[in-house]
Amino acid sequence: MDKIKINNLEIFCNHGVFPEENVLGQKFLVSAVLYTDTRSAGLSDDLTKSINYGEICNFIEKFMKDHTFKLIETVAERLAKALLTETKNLEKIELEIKKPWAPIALPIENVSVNIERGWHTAYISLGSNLGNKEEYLNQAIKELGDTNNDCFVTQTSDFLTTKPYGITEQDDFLNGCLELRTLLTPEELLARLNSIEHNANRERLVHWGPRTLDLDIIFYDDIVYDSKILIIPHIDMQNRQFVLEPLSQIAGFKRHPILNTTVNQMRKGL
Ligand code: PH2
Ligand code: MG
Ligand code: MG
Repeated sequence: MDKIKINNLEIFCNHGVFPEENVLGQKFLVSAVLYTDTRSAGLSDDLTKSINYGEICNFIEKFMKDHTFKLIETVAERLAKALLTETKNLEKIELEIKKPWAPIALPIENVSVNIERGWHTAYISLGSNLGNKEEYLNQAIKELGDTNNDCFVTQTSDFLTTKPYGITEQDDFLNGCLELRTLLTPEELLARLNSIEHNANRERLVHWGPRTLDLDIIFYDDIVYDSKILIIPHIDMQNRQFVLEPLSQIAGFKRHPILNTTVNQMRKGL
């Protein structure tokens, strides 16, 4: 992707672990690489189609002066989030926060923290077969979009009534899928989904048993991720009509990063 780079913007402000740093202040240098598509701005010569680096510099200066943190890690984390949520067309950012006058009583050119943060696209499947199913699914979509500016629902499928898969002696499910833009890591997203399930009075009584709300991560970008608590892509999605049918409405051409087939192909193959 194209990049716009800001090098060593100088800002005098008060971040630091030592109380005297918070009072006296010192010089910080901020560098940023903004990942954005510059093609249409470059072809039209129209600033409104790009990111105005002057506005970004002013935003950074105001943010660094308005807040005081102990760690430059926190400065970087919080500033990256603020820039990603407030700047249209900014997909990803590399941020470097340098302290050239770090009070360590030794000659040093500078210390710095360097992070990379960005928006990710995840696909989530939703299911309910207990209580007011439609209300649980709608409430989940609302809660996912409501939280913290770090998640936005960008597409939703229709809700489909499906026969239970696995344990078949239970009520029919209502299932759907949604597309999410998120700043959360996969495990943070899982925790967010678990807390929304929890809010829906979800009780984990029987594995694969009746539930008010089930939210599963199907894809997260094109990553392949395996840990004790989370497997991405979802381990059984390719065998589940109740996932593939709604997912094909919003992401039919999305390709499974291991099986190398699209959602439409997987659905036809069932
Ligand atoms: N979820 C399961 C097991 N079986 N069957 C349908 N039709 N829909 C589901 O959402 C579903 C299921 C485990 O999460
Ligand atoms: Mg499930
Ligand atoms: Mg689940």
